Amino acid sequence: MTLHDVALDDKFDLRKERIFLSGAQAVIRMLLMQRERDRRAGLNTAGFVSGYRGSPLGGLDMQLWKARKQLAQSDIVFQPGLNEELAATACWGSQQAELLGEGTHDGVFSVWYGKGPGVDRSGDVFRHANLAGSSRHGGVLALMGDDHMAESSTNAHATEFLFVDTMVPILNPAGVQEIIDYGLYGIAMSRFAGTWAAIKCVKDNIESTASVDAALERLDIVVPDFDMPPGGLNIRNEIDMLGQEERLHEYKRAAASAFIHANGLNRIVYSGGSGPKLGIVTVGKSYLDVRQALEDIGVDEAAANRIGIRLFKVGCPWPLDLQHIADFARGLDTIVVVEEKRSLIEVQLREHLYGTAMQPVIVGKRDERGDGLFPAKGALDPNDIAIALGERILRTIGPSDQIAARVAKLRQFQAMLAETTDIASRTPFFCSGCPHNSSTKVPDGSLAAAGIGCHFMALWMDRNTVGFTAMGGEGAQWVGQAPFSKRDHIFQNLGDGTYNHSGALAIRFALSTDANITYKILYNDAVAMTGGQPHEGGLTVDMIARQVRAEGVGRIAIVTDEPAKYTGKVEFPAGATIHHRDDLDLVQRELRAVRGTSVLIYDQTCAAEKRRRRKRGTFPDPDKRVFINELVCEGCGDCGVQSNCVSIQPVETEFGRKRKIDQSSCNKDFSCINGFCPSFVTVHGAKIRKAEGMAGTTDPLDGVPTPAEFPLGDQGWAAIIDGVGGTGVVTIGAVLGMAAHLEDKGCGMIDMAGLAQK
Ligand SMILES: Cc1ncc(C[n+]2csc(CCOP(=O)(O)OP(=O)(O)O)c2C)c(N)n1
Ligand code: SF4
Ligand code: SF4
Repeated sequence: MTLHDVALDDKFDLRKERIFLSGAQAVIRMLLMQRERDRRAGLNTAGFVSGYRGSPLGGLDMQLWKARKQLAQSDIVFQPGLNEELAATACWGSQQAELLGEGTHDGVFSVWYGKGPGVDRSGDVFRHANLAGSSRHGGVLALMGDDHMAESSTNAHATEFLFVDTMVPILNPAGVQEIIDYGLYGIAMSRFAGTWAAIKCVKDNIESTASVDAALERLDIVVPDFDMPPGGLNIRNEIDMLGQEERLHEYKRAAASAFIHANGLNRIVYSGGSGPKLGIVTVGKSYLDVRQALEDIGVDEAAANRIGIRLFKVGCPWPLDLQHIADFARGLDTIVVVEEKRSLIEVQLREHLYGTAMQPVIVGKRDERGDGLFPAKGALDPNDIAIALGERILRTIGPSDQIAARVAKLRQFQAMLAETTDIASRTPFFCSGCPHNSSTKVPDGSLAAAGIGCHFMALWMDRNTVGFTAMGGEGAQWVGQAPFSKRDHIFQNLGDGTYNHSGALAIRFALSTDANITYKILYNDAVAMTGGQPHEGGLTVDMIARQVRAEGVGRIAIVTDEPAKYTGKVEFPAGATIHHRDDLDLVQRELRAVRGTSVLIYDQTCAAEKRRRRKRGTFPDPDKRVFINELVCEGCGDCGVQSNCVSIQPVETEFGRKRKIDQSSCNKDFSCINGFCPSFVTVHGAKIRKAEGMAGTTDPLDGVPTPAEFPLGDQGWAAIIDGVGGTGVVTIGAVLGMAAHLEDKGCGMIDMAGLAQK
């Protein structure tokens, strides 16, 4: 078999057309393509990217940093935001450069990115910026990172309605290919209609990897005929609020619809043949689920056309183009809308079709009797979709033994699934040696509140930690709670990334309200939960101490695993004290007795980050290791309880269950040796014995049976690879995917990151 010619740099090599890349890399490829397409069209454009990290867009900034060379060569600037709304304002600014006649380029295309909660908090900027508009040769995309199942979030979110509210057209890609396609369409639409364009990013597209067609000339983008108002729709130098509002309502929305229509972004996939009866409308990830569901009940394109099923794939769920809807709905008795979360398409269908000659029955969240059909909560399951569609077909189109049999089988599967119980469940937990294992402890009698960041996981542990806030609100809940509580004081955990993002303002609020609270600013020198990004502006412990002093915090204490590193080297505000982490309890007891707002900065580097830095040789690696002498250990388990460390593991011996330290996962935090147990042995200068290498001696595949070849017919092949972060799960997926790509086969993988990895 001849293998596809593949190189590691293919992703961003514009001469390569079929490439294998992740959703986040597709965003970068799309930007490079945009710039080159502009150049070929005679435009000297540049690009600007800003946003804030968070799953499912947690890894985008890392990818942008990795591609900095290619981006710079294409005049694309990446500037991570301090937070989402400041990033959005910067993107708005990118549309203004040439307004004053001082632009260095013909226009700047721009990408904002943020997790759903970041979308929520940026609403004010989106509204302003969308009213103001985008520039003629610029354009802005907003990547909305939605987590429908709260797999890595403090709430389940889908943020389409925020964009509907601010009147930003939405594009919903069904996979990696469409991230590239809709990105290019979105920028063109933004230029044409003068609005921003939102792109829905969920784990199923942005966290997946696929083999795609990324040829530069792949899309022939059509600019529709449209009656523009005087002065056009692009950004202007003006202060005319009502004029902006008028343009948005009277022209921009219609211009976006005209663009969507001209480019066929909503399309009829199955025509329904000569006598269509039942229409199915779906969008984004749900489109793939519907295709799967139809396959599961044995309805392919030929069958759909024979029995009268019309399938409509929506690329732009808002604003839904009227003309497309009319074409789709013509002749149908019933329309089933399959979309996750709240009804966006369903309500527009009703709004547009009600009162016209075409009034099919429309069902979606509920059926015609008012019974639940596709719930707004959680995510939709392809099996449930298959059952609902199968039953609907049997009811509206007529009997079919095959469909009835498949529906019955699927029902049986679902019933079996409902009865299964998990054989094990795993609550997310701190990494080995995590500073939060020590930092989140509070003295007896005290309570702490959680917030956003890895320390949130303390809520699941026995840590007297209750309640949490949205990012940056840490401690503000206490302002509303304290006047009505018998409790006098709380500790509030606040990650350093969150402090930088917006949490510093919450401290100002606490001070201004004279709240009796101790902020524990957990300085782990990284935005850890999202992958260990550095702090914008290079935040340090002494910077934080000086900032909070300038805000008016009187009592400041620094608690660290290495107090010596500060001696004589760093200047702290007067009166700030430095302590070893062994004294954390004492320090906290003192601070809780201080009236008003006090600050404890807990300084210890994130263990995962330490491990990465040690691999790169940029962090000291102590030449000692800790072991547990099994013969001395009595198996009481106290070391695990005290250190909270997952590297302390049970080991079964002939004298019963003892404990051992898993040397491969130990991150050398050494908090486990603090107890009074004599079993602990510290060994200096020891190296872990490496497993005997097999290379060269024997063939490692010797004795491994040749795998049976599985026929890759129309059905394809799928696998679930499960495990937690760091165990090679993502690598196995990447190897399998690359193997398929090498053989020129279509493939797709979905990786899960963020809290899901912990
Ligand atoms: C408004 C908002 N933006 C982004 C996120 C995603 N997010 C979750 S945890 C986290 C990192 C917080 O970092 P830090 O405060 O340093 O805590 P650490 O994870 O390092 O303990 C981010 C960005 C979010 N939850 N809310
Ligand atoms: S990533 Fe860092 S801060 Fe987060 S749990 Fe792991 S060690 Fe702790
Ligand atoms: S090492 Fe010590 S603290 Fe840990 S289980 Fe054994 S006896 Fe208990």
